[in-house]
Amino acid sequence: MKESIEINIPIRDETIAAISTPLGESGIGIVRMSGPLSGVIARKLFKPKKTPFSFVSHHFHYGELIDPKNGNPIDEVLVVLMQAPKTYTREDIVEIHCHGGHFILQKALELVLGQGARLALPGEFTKRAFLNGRIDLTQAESVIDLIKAKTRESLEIASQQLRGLLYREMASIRERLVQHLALLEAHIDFPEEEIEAIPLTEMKKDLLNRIQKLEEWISTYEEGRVFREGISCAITGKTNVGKSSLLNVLLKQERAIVTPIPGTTRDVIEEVLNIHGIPVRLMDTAGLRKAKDSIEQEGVRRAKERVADADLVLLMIDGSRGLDDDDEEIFREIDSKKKVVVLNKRDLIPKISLKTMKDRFPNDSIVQISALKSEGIGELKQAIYSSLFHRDIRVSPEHLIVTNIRHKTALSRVRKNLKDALKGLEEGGSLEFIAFEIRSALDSLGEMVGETTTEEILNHIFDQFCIGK
Ligand SMILES: Nc1nc2c(ncn2[C@@H]2O[C@H](COP(=O)(O)OP(=O)(O)OP(=O)(O)O)[C@@H](O)[C@H]2O)c(=O)[nH]1
Ligand SMILES: [Mg+2]
Repeated sequence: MKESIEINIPIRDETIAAISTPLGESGIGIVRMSGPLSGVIARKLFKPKKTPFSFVSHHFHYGELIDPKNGNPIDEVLVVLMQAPKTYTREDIVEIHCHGGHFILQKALELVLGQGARLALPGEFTKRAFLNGRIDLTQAESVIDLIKAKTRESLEIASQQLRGLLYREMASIRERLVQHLALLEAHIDFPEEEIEAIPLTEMKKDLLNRIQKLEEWISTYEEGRVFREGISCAITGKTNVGKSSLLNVLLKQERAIVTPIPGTTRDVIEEVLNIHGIPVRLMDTAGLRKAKDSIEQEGVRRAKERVADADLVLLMIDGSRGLDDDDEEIFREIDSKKKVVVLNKRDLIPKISLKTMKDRFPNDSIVQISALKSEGIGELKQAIYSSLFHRDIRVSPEHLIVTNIRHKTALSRVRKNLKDALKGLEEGGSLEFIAFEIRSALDSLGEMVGETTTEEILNHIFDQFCIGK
Protein backbone atom coordinates (compact mmCIF):
# COMPACT_ATOMS: atom_id res chain seq x y z
CA MET A 1 0.00 0.00 0.00
CA LYS A 2 2.87 2.35 0.73
CA GLU A 3 6.62 2.35 0.82
CA SER A 4 8.35 0.89 3.83
CA ILE A 5 9.31 3.77 6.06
CA GLU A 6 12.20 4.72 8.23
CA ILE A 7 11.29 5.33 11.83
CA ASN A 8 13.26 4.69 14.95
CA ILE A 9 12.24 1.04 15.20
CA PRO A 10 13.07 -1.86 17.44
CA ILE A 11 15.31 -4.47 15.84
CA ARG A 12 13.09 -6.27 13.39
CA ASP A 13 15.45 -9.08 12.60
CA GLU A 14 14.46 -10.62 15.90
CA THR A 15 11.87 -13.38 15.67
CA ILE A 16 8.92 -12.77 17.93
CA ALA A 17 6.45 -15.30 19.31
CA ALA A 18 3.29 -15.36 21.37
CA ILE A 19 0.19 -17.36 22.14
CA SER A 20 -2.33 -15.71 19.81
CA THR A 21 -5.51 -17.26 21.14
CA PRO A 22 -7.12 -16.49 24.52
CA LEU A 23 -5.90 -18.45 27.50
CA GLY A 24 -8.32 -21.04 28.78
CA GLU A 25 -9.60 -24.36 27.54
CA SER A 26 -10.56 -24.51 23.90
CA GLY A 27 -10.59 -26.81 20.89
CA ILE A 28 -7.45 -25.31 19.43
CA GLY A 29 -4.88 -22.75 20.49
CA ILE A 30 -2.29 -21.08 18.32
CA VAL A 31 1.32 -20.11 18.94
CA ARG A 32 2.49 -17.67 16.31
CA MET A 33 5.97 -16.57 15.29
CA SER A 34 7.12 -13.82 12.97
CA GLY A 35 10.64 -13.12 11.77
CA PRO A 36 13.55 -14.75 9.97
CA LEU A 37 14.01 -17.67 12.39
CA SER A 38 10.37 -18.80 12.20
CA GLY A 39 10.96 -21.49 9.60
CA VAL A 40 14.13 -22.79 11.25
CA ILE A 41 12.40 -23.09 14.61
CA ALA A 42 9.38 -24.82 13.07
CA ARG A 43 11.60 -27.43 11.45
CA LYS A 44 13.26 -28.19 14.80
CA LEU A 45 10.02 -28.60 16.72
CA PHE A 46 7.80 -30.27 14.15
CA LYS A 47 7.82 -33.98 13.36
CA PRO A 48 5.74 -34.45 10.21
CA LYS A 49 3.51 -37.47 9.84
CA LYS A 50 4.56 -38.03 6.24
CA THR A 51 8.16 -38.35 5.14
CA PRO A 52 10.06 -37.19 3.18
CA PHE A 53 8.80 -33.78 4.07
CA SER A 54 9.25 -30.18 3.13
CA PHE A 55 7.14 -27.17 4.04
CA VAL A 56 4.92 -25.76 1.33
CA SER A 57 4.25 -22.10 2.06
CA HIS A 58 0.71 -21.26 3.17
CA HIS A 59 -0.25 -24.94 3.59
CA PHE A 60 -1.21 -26.85 6.69
CA HIS A 61 1.01 -29.77 7.69
CA TYR A 62 0.00 -32.47 10.09
CA GLY A 63 2.32 -34.03 12.65
CA GLU A 64 3.65 -33.78 16.18
CA LEU A 65 5.13 -31.01 18.21
CA ILE A 66 8.21 -32.45 19.85
CA ASP A 67 10.70 -31.42 22.48
CA PRO A 68 13.94 -31.26 20.48
CA LYS A 69 16.01 -32.21 23.54
CA ASN A 70 14.67 -35.75 23.71
CA GLY A 71 12.31 -36.07 20.77
CA ASN A 72 9.32 -36.55 23.10
CA PRO A 73 5.97 -35.70 21.55
CA ILE A 74 4.08 -32.84 23.25
CA ASP A 75 0.91 -32.60 21.15
CA GLU A 76 -0.67 -33.50 17.86
CA VAL A 77 -0.53 -30.32 15.77
CA LEU A 78 -1.08 -28.57 12.48
CA VAL A 79 1.72 -26.26 11.42
CA VAL A 80 1.57 -23.64 8.72
CA LEU A 81 4.57 -21.74 7.43
CA MET A 82 3.83 -18.56 5.50
CA GLN A 83 6.81 -17.19 3.67
CA ALA A 84 7.32 -13.45 3.32
CA PRO A 85 6.16 -11.18 1.87
CA LYS A 86 2.53 -12.34 1.52
CA THR A 87 1.88 -12.55 5.26
CA TYR A 88 0.30 -10.51 8.03
CA THR A 89 3.61 -8.90 8.98
CA ARG A 90 5.34 -9.25 5.59
CA GLU A 91 7.86 -11.43 7.40
CA ASP A 92 8.05 -15.23 7.58
CA ILE A 93 5.27 -16.40 9.86
CA VAL A 94 4.68 -19.78 11.45
CA GLU A 95 1.56 -20.81 13.26
CA ILE A 96 1.47 -23.91 15.40
CA HIS A 97 -2.11 -25.05 15.97
CA CYS A 98 -2.15 -27.13 19.15
CA HIS A 99 -4.98 -28.28 21.34
CA GLY A 100 -6.21 -25.31 23.31
CA GLY A 101 -5.05 -26.10 26.83
CA HIS A 102 -3.28 -23.53 28.94
CA PHE A 103 -0.42 -25.88 29.77
CA ILE A 104 0.07 -27.19 26.22
CA LEU A 105 0.23 -23.66 24.83
CA GLN A 106 2.66 -22.51 27.50
CA LYS A 107 4.83 -25.53 26.73
CA ALA A 108 4.72 -24.86 22.97
CA LEU A 109 5.62 -21.22 23.55
CA GLU A 110 8.47 -22.22 25.85
CA LEU A 111 9.89 -24.53 23.16
CA VAL A 112 9.71 -21.77 20.57
CA LEU A 113 11.39 -19.28 22.88
CA GLY A 114 14.03 -21.90 23.71
CA GLN A 115 15.02 -21.94 20.03
CA GLY A 116 15.81 -18.24 19.84
CA ALA A 117 12.52 -16.40 19.43
CA ARG A 118 11.62 -13.71 21.94
CA LEU A 119 8.25 -13.02 23.49
CA ALA A 120 6.27 -10.50 21.42
CA LEU A 121 5.15 -7.24 22.96
CA PRO A 122 1.46 -6.31 22.89
CA GLY A 123 0.44 -5.52 19.30
CA GLU A 124 3.91 -6.25 17.95
CA PHE A 125 2.71 -8.42 15.05
CA THR A 126 0.43 -5.63 13.86
CA LYS A 127 3.14 -3.06 14.52
CA ARG A 128 5.44 -4.98 12.20
CA ALA A 129 2.72 -5.11 9.56
CA PHE A 130 2.65 -1.32 9.83
CA LEU A 131 6.41 -0.79 9.98
CA ASN A 132 6.90 -3.09 7.01
CA GLY A 133 4.44 -0.99 5.04
CA ARG A 134 1.65 -3.53 4.60
CA ILE A 135 -0.92 -1.36 6.32
CA ASP A 136 -1.03 2.28 7.33
CA LEU A 137 -1.47 3.47 10.88
CA THR A 138 -5.24 3.95 10.63
CA GLN A 139 -5.58 0.36 9.45
CA ALA A 140 -3.41 -0.86 12.33
CA GLU A 141 -5.62 1.04 14.74
CA SER A 142 -8.70 -0.52 13.23
CA VAL A 143 -7.37 -3.97 14.15
CA ILE A 144 -7.85 -3.11 17.84
CA ASP A 145 -11.32 -1.76 17.11
CA LEU A 146 -12.19 -4.88 15.16
CA ILE A 147 -11.17 -7.13 18.05
CA LYS A 148 -13.03 -4.98 20.55
CA ALA A 149 -16.17 -4.40 18.47
CA LYS A 150 -19.31 -5.20 20.45
CA THR A 151 -22.03 -4.55 17.90
CA ARG A 152 -22.55 -5.09 14.17
CA GLU A 153 -22.20 -1.35 13.61
CA SER A 154 -18.93 -0.94 15.50
CA LEU A 155 -17.60 -3.96 13.60
CA GLU A 156 -18.65 -2.45 10.26
CA ILE A 157 -16.88 0.83 11.02
CA ALA A 158 -13.69 -0.92 12.13
CA SER A 159 -13.82 -3.11 9.07
CA GLN A 160 -14.19 -0.18 6.62
CA GLN A 161 -11.13 1.37 8.24
CA LEU A 162 -9.18 -1.89 7.99
CA ARG A 163 -10.06 -2.11 4.31
CA GLY A 164 -8.36 1.27 3.96
CA LEU A 165 -11.29 3.63 3.36
CA LEU A 166 -9.86 6.34 5.61
CA TYR A 167 -6.38 5.82 4.22
CA ARG A 168 -7.55 6.14 0.62
CA GLU A 169 -9.51 9.31 1.32
CA MET A 170 -6.44 10.81 2.98
CA ALA A 171 -4.22 9.69 0.11
CA SER A 172 -6.50 11.42 -2.36
CA ILE A 173 -6.32 14.70 -0.44
CA ARG A 174 -2.56 14.45 -0.16
CA GLU A 175 -2.10 13.81 -3.85
CA ARG A 176 -3.92 17.02 -4.78
CA LEU A 177 -2.25 19.07 -2.06
CA VAL A 178 1.17 17.93 -3.26
CA GLN A 179 0.25 19.15 -6.76
CA HIS A 180 -0.88 22.52 -5.42
CA LEU A 181 2.25 22.83 -3.34
CA ALA A 182 4.55 21.99 -6.26
CA LEU A 183 2.96 24.72 -8.33
CA LEU A 184 3.15 27.28 -5.55
CA GLU A 185 6.78 26.45 -4.83
CA ALA A 186 7.75 26.70 -8.48
CA HIS A 187 6.36 30.23 -8.50
CA ILE A 188 8.11 31.09 -5.26
CA ASP A 189 11.48 29.70 -6.40
CA PHE A 190 11.43 30.90 -10.00
CA PRO A 191 9.24 33.97 -10.13
CA GLU A 192 11.03 35.25 -13.21
CA GLU A 193 10.80 32.09 -15.28
CA GLU A 194 8.13 31.34 -17.77
CA ILE A 195 6.11 28.73 -15.93
CA GLU A 196 2.56 27.66 -16.10
CA ALA A 197 0.35 30.20 -14.32
CA ILE A 198 -1.38 29.09 -11.14
CA PRO A 199 -4.96 28.19 -12.01
CA LEU A 200 -6.30 30.15 -9.08
CA THR A 201 -10.00 29.53 -9.60
CA GLU A 202 -9.43 25.82 -9.85
CA MET A 203 -7.21 25.71 -6.78
CA LYS A 204 -9.78 27.67 -4.75
CA LYS A 205 -12.55 25.38 -5.90
CA ASP A 206 -10.56 22.30 -4.99
CA LEU A 207 -9.67 23.62 -1.54
CA LEU A 208 -13.30 24.50 -0.89
CA ASN A 209 -14.39 20.98 -1.87
CA ARG A 210 -11.80 19.42 0.38
CA ILE A 211 -12.80 21.63 3.31
CA GLN A 212 -16.44 20.61 2.89
CA LYS A 213 -15.51 16.92 2.80
CA LEU A 214 -13.35 17.34 5.91
CA GLU A 215 -16.20 19.05 7.69
CA GLU A 216 -18.54 16.23 6.82
CA TRP A 217 -16.12 13.62 8.19
CA ILE A 218 -15.32 15.59 11.34
CA SER A 219 -19.04 15.91 12.03
CA THR A 220 -19.40 12.10 12.10
CA TYR A 221 -17.07 11.87 15.08
CA GLU A 222 -19.66 12.38 17.84
CA GLU A 223 -21.66 9.47 16.50
CA GLY A 224 -18.62 7.48 15.45
CA ARG A 225 -17.16 7.61 18.92
CA VAL A 226 -20.42 6.40 20.41
CA PHE A 227 -20.44 3.37 18.09
CA ARG A 228 -16.80 2.57 18.73
CA GLU A 229 -16.50 3.17 22.44
CA GLY A 230 -20.12 2.81 23.48
CA ILE A 231 -21.59 4.86 26.29
CA SER A 232 -22.10 4.50 30.02
CA CYS A 233 -25.63 4.88 31.22
CA ALA A 234 -26.69 4.98 34.88
CA ILE A 235 -30.22 4.38 36.11
CA THR A 236 -30.97 6.64 39.05
CA GLY A 237 -33.92 7.73 41.16
CA LYS A 238 -35.43 7.25 44.58
CA THR A 239 -35.63 3.84 46.20
CA ASN A 240 -38.30 1.42 45.01
CA VAL A 241 -39.11 3.24 41.78
CA GLY A 242 -38.20 0.16 39.69
CA LYS A 243 -34.55 0.73 38.65
CA SER A 244 -33.49 -2.87 39.11
CA SER A 245 -36.67 -4.07 37.40
CA LEU A 246 -35.74 -1.93 34.38
CA LEU A 247 -32.21 -3.33 34.26
CA ASN A 248 -33.65 -6.85 34.29
CA VAL A 249 -36.19 -6.08 31.60
CA LEU A 250 -33.57 -4.54 29.32
CA LEU A 251 -31.21 -7.46 29.82
CA LYS A 252 -34.04 -9.99 29.59
CA GLN A 253 -32.70 -11.78 32.65
CA GLU A 254 -33.14 -11.60 36.41
CA ARG A 255 -29.76 -10.00 36.96
CA ALA A 256 -30.53 -7.70 39.91
CA ILE A 257 -32.55 -8.45 43.03
CA VAL A 258 -35.99 -6.87 42.97
CA THR A 259 -38.08 -6.61 46.14
CA PRO A 260 -40.82 -4.31 47.42
CA ILE A 261 -38.44 -3.22 50.19
CA PRO A 262 -36.95 0.25 49.57
CA GLY A 263 -33.15 0.18 49.63
CA THR A 264 -32.74 -3.27 48.04
CA THR A 265 -29.86 -2.44 45.71
CA ARG A 266 -26.58 -1.49 47.35
CA ASP A 267 -23.73 -2.19 44.94
CA VAL A 268 -23.59 -0.93 41.40
CA ILE A 269 -24.63 -3.65 38.95
CA GLU A 270 -23.21 -3.28 35.50
CA GLU A 271 -23.95 -5.07 32.22
CA VAL A 272 -23.38 -4.25 28.56
CA LEU A 273 -26.25 -4.32 26.13
CA ASN A 274 -26.73 -3.41 22.50
CA ILE A 275 -29.21 -0.62 21.80
CA HIS A 276 -29.64 -0.11 18.06
CA GLY A 277 -25.96 -0.88 17.51
CA ILE A 278 -24.59 1.15 20.40
CA PRO A 279 -22.75 -0.76 23.12
CA VAL A 280 -24.37 0.59 26.28
CA ARG A 281 -22.79 -0.07 29.66
CA LEU A 282 -25.89 -0.01 31.80
CA MET A 283 -25.63 0.51 35.54
CA ASP A 284 -28.25 -0.14 38.17
CA THR A 285 -27.50 1.84 41.29
CA ALA A 286 -28.75 2.18 44.86
CA GLY A 287 -31.88 4.28 45.28
CA LEU A 288 -31.14 7.80 46.50
CA ARG A 289 -32.45 8.70 49.93
CA LYS A 290 -31.13 9.54 53.40
CA ALA A 291 -29.33 6.23 53.98
CA LYS A 292 -30.39 4.18 56.97
CA ASP A 293 -27.06 2.47 57.68
CA SER A 294 -23.42 2.64 56.68
CA ILE A 295 -23.79 -0.05 53.99
CA GLU A 296 -26.55 1.88 52.30
CA GLN A 297 -24.59 5.10 52.74
CA GLU A 298 -21.73 3.58 50.78
CA GLY A 299 -24.21 2.39 48.15
CA VAL A 300 -25.59 5.90 47.77
CA ARG A 301 -22.09 7.35 47.53
CA ARG A 302 -21.21 4.90 44.74
CA ALA A 303 -24.49 5.59 42.99
CA LYS A 304 -23.81 9.32 42.94
CA GLU A 305 -20.28 8.78 41.71
CA ARG A 306 -21.48 6.64 38.78
CA VAL A 307 -24.25 9.05 37.93
CA ALA A 308 -21.76 11.92 37.85
CA ASP A 309 -19.48 10.00 35.45
CA ALA A 310 -22.17 8.54 33.20
CA ASP A 311 -22.58 9.73 29.61
CA LEU A 312 -26.32 9.37 29.95
CA VAL A 313 -28.66 9.12 32.92
CA LEU A 314 -32.00 7.36 33.03
CA LEU A 315 -33.88 9.32 35.66
CA MET A 316 -36.54 7.03 36.99
CA ILE A 317 -39.72 8.18 38.69
CA ASP A 318 -42.53 6.11 40.13
CA GLY A 319 -45.56 7.55 38.32
CA SER A 320 -47.95 5.96 40.80
CA ARG A 321 -46.54 8.08 43.62
CA GLY A 322 -46.47 11.87 43.78
CA LEU A 323 -43.25 13.84 43.62
CA ASP A 324 -41.67 14.93 46.89
CA ASP A 325 -38.64 16.82 48.17
CA ASP A 326 -36.35 13.81 47.60
CA ASP A 327 -37.27 13.80 43.90
CA GLU A 328 -36.62 17.53 43.70
CA GLU A 329 -33.21 17.08 45.26
CA ILE A 330 -32.31 14.39 42.71
CA PHE A 331 -33.58 16.59 39.87
CA ARG A 332 -31.31 19.38 41.02
CA GLU A 333 -28.30 17.07 41.30
CA ILE A 334 -28.57 15.77 37.76
CA ASP A 335 -29.79 18.98 36.21
CA SER A 336 -26.81 19.36 33.91
CA LYS A 337 -26.62 15.71 32.83
CA LYS A 338 -27.77 14.38 29.50
CA LYS A 339 -30.83 12.34 30.42
CA VAL A 340 -33.98 10.48 29.54
CA VAL A 341 -36.81 10.73 32.08
CA VAL A 342 -38.49 7.39 32.70
CA LEU A 343 -41.93 7.50 34.26
CA ASN A 344 -42.40 3.96 35.55
CA LYS A 345 -45.33 1.87 36.76
CA ARG A 346 -47.70 3.06 34.08
CA ASP A 347 -49.79 -0.04 34.78
CA LEU A 348 -50.90 1.60 38.05
CA ILE A 349 -53.15 4.62 38.57
CA PRO A 350 -51.03 7.67 37.74
CA LYS A 351 -50.31 10.34 40.34
CA ILE A 352 -48.06 12.36 38.03
CA SER A 353 -49.21 13.56 34.64
CA LEU A 354 -47.02 13.54 31.57
CA LYS A 355 -47.67 17.27 31.28
CA THR A 356 -46.22 17.95 34.74
CA MET A 357 -43.06 16.13 33.71
CA LYS A 358 -42.87 17.91 30.35
CA ASP A 359 -43.09 21.26 32.12
CA ARG A 360 -40.41 20.19 34.55
CA PHE A 361 -38.07 18.72 31.86
CA PRO A 362 -38.78 20.69 28.69
CA ASN A 363 -35.50 19.67 27.01
CA ASP A 364 -35.43 15.96 27.77
CA SER A 365 -37.36 13.04 26.36
CA ILE A 366 -39.85 11.50 28.71
CA VAL A 367 -41.01 7.92 28.34
CA GLN A 368 -43.77 6.15 30.21
CA ILE A 369 -43.09 2.49 30.87
CA SER A 370 -44.02 -0.43 33.00
CA ALA A 371 -40.90 -2.35 33.95
CA LEU A 372 -43.09 -4.96 35.62
CA LYS A 373 -45.14 -5.64 32.49
CA SER A 374 -42.30 -4.87 30.07
CA GLU A 375 -44.26 -2.12 28.33
CA GLY A 376 -42.80 0.95 26.62
CA ILE A 377 -39.34 -0.62 26.43
CA GLY A 378 -38.97 -0.21 22.66
CA GLU A 379 -39.89 3.44 23.01
CA LEU A 380 -37.34 3.85 25.79
CA LYS A 381 -34.58 2.31 23.65
CA GLN A 382 -35.49 4.68 20.82
CA ALA A 383 -35.35 7.63 23.22
CA ILE A 384 -31.90 6.55 24.46
CA TYR A 385 -30.68 6.27 20.86
CA SER A 386 -32.13 9.64 19.84
CA SER A 387 -30.71 11.40 22.86
CA LEU A 388 -27.21 10.47 21.63
CA PHE A 389 -27.61 11.39 17.99
CA HIS A 390 -28.85 14.57 16.44
CA ARG A 391 -29.47 12.84 13.15
CA ASP A 392 -29.84 9.39 11.73
CA ILE A 393 -26.41 8.08 10.90
CA ARG A 394 -25.86 5.49 8.22
CA VAL A 395 -23.30 2.83 8.95
CA SER A 396 -22.37 1.47 5.55
CA PRO A 397 -19.21 0.27 3.84
CA GLU A 398 -18.81 3.42 1.70
CA HIS A 399 -19.76 6.10 4.18
CA LEU A 400 -16.69 7.23 6.11
CA ILE A 401 -17.21 7.57 9.84
CA VAL A 402 -14.49 8.96 12.08
CA THR A 403 -14.36 7.21 15.44
CA ASN A 404 -10.94 8.00 16.76
CA ILE A 405 -10.01 11.24 18.53
CA ARG A 406 -6.52 11.11 17.01
CA HIS A 407 -8.01 11.15 13.53
CA LYS A 408 -10.52 13.83 14.37
CA THR A 409 -7.80 16.09 15.77
CA ALA A 410 -5.64 15.63 12.68
CA LEU A 411 -8.57 16.25 10.34
CA SER A 412 -9.48 19.42 12.24
CA ARG A 413 -5.93 20.70 11.87
CA VAL A 414 -5.98 19.97 8.14
CA ARG A 415 -9.30 21.77 7.80
CA LYS A 416 -7.89 24.82 9.60
CA ASN A 417 -4.80 24.89 7.35
CA LEU A 418 -6.86 24.59 4.18
CA LYS A 419 -9.27 27.29 5.32
CA ASP A 420 -6.36 29.63 5.97
CA ALA A 421 -4.81 28.75 2.61
CA LEU A 422 -8.11 29.44 0.86
CA LYS A 423 -8.46 32.74 2.66
CA GLY A 424 -4.94 33.62 1.55
CA LEU A 425 -5.82 32.83 -2.06
CA GLU A 426 -9.00 34.86 -1.92
CA GLU A 427 -7.37 37.87 -0.31
CA GLY A 428 -4.28 37.81 -2.51
CA GLY A 429 -1.99 36.69 0.34
CA SER A 430 1.65 35.80 -0.30
CA LEU A 431 2.42 32.51 -2.05
CA GLU A 432 4.81 31.66 0.81
CA PHE A 433 1.99 31.87 3.31
CA ILE A 434 -0.33 29.69 1.22
CA ALA A 435 2.43 27.15 0.63
CA PHE A 436 3.16 27.07 4.35
CA GLU A 437 -0.46 26.24 5.20
CA ILE A 438 -0.60 23.49 2.61
CA ARG A 439 2.66 22.03 3.84
CA SER A 440 1.30 22.00 7.41
CA ALA A 441 -1.83 20.20 6.20
CA LEU A 442 0.36 17.59 4.50
CA ASP A 443 2.31 17.12 7.74
CA SER A 444 -0.87 16.43 9.69
CA LEU A 445 -2.03 13.95 7.07
CA GLY A 446 1.36 12.23 7.15
CA GLU A 447 1.15 11.93 10.90
CA MET A 448 -2.36 10.53 10.70
CA VAL A 449 -1.48 7.66 8.38
CA GLY A 450 1.74 6.99 10.27
CA GLU A 451 4.42 8.28 7.96
CA THR A 452 5.74 10.96 10.27
CA THR A 453 4.37 9.70 13.55
CA THR A 454 6.61 9.86 16.59
CA GLU A 455 7.71 6.71 18.38
CA GLU A 456 5.84 7.92 21.45
CA ILE A 457 2.51 8.05 19.65
CA LEU A 458 3.16 4.70 17.99
CA ASN A 459 3.92 3.09 21.34
CA HIS A 460 0.79 4.59 22.80
CA ILE A 461 -1.28 3.09 19.98
CA PHE A 462 0.23 -0.39 20.03
CA ASP A 463 0.21 -0.60 23.82
CA GLN A 464 -3.57 -0.90 23.61
CA PHE A 465 -3.31 -4.25 21.83
CA CYS A 466 -3.24 -7.65 23.47
CA ILE A 467 -0.17 -9.86 23.29
CA GLY A 468 -0.24 -12.12 20.25
CA LYS A 469 -1.98 -9.67 17.91
N1 LIG B 1 -46.83 -2.16 39.41
C1 LIG B 1 -45.54 -2.05 39.10
N2 LIG B 1 -44.60 -2.38 39.99
C2 LIG B 1 -43.30 -2.26 39.63
C3 LIG B 1 -42.91 -1.80 38.36
N3 LIG B 1 -41.56 -1.78 38.32
C4 LIG B 1 -41.13 -2.23 39.50
N4 LIG B 1 -42.18 -2.52 40.31
C5 LIG B 1 -42.12 -3.04 41.68
O1 LIG B 1 -41.55 -2.06 42.52
C6 LIG B 1 -40.79 -2.68 43.55
C7 LIG B 1 -39.37 -2.11 43.54
O2 LIG B 1 -38.73 -2.51 42.35
P1 LIG B 1 -37.16 -2.47 42.19
O3 LIG B 1 -36.87 -2.75 40.77
O4 LIG B 1 -36.50 -3.32 43.21
O5 LIG B 1 -36.90 -0.95 42.52
P2 LIG B 1 -35.51 -0.18 42.71
O6 LIG B 1 -35.68 1.18 42.20
O7 LIG B 1 -34.41 -0.99 42.15
O8 LIG B 1 -35.40 -0.14 44.27
P3 LIG B 1 -34.07 0.06 45.20
O9 LIG B 1 -33.05 -0.92 44.75
O10 LIG B 1 -34.58 -0.21 46.54
O11 LIG B 1 -33.64 1.47 45.02
C8 LIG B 1 -40.84 -4.16 43.28
O12 LIG B 1 -41.85 -4.73 44.08
C9 LIG B 1 -41.21 -4.25 41.81
O13 LIG B 1 -41.91 -5.43 41.47
C10 LIG B 1 -43.95 -1.44 37.45
O14 LIG B 1 -43.71 -1.04 36.31
N5 LIG B 1 -45.22 -1.59 37.86
MG1 LIG C 1 -32.75 -1.79 42.97
